[in-house]
Amino acid sequence: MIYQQILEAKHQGRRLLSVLIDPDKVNEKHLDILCSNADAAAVDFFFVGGSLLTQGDMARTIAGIKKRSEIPIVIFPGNHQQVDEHADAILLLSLISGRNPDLLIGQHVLAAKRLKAAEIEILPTGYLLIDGGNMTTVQYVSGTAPIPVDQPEIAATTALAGEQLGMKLIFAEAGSGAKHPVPSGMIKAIKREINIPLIVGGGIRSAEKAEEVYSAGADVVVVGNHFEQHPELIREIAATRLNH
Ligand code: 1GP
Repeated sequence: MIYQQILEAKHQGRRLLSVLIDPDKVNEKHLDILCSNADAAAVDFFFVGGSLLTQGDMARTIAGIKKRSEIPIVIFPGNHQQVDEHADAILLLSLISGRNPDLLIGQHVLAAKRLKAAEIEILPTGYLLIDGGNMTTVQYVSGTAPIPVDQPEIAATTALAGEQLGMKLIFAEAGSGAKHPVPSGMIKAIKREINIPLIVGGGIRSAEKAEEVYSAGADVVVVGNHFEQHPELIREIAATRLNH
């Protein structure tokens, strides 16, 4: 079970890395390169999904990854249509930093029956959108205001409320392609309030940044864009898991 794996890693102080694959941005050739580099670096998970899928196909992308790699696949859905029973698990996201009811319960109702039939592991996740210095797709599509970077207490209290609501994970997200990743001070503030594992992503483009985010307290780091452009650098960021 994926959740058990995350909990154990957290308890043992083992850092985890996830490669985000956006079905809109990859073809078979990209998958070859991404999967072989991810395998060589022993990456922990693939997250698959996107806030806005235009031409991309979840089922084809997931099947393509499975053909090439045994790394577990976790759906990171932009909406209720991105459920696929061939994945290992799904982050059932509630955008708790926002006040858009569709992303707090609407999409979940639409997905519920399909999720039940899919029999994949469900990971209820409190999703916090943090200002990354630019308007990202997730911010625009969700129609929600991100938490300002100078308000770590809002982020921490929101994450705490998510944990109290029974969520199993918190995901602090600066948005794909964010100018700045979630700041260390905010990660530390969230970490002080919660006991459940913390995922951090958005705008991480170097091993130094990954190191900063891990040492601030992220249990799982997610990188998308940077690996799409430089899949050969997966190994370098993956190595930061062993730094401490
Ligand atoms: C986005 O956190 C992920 O949801 C990854 O962001 O593409 O900027 O790495 P990047």
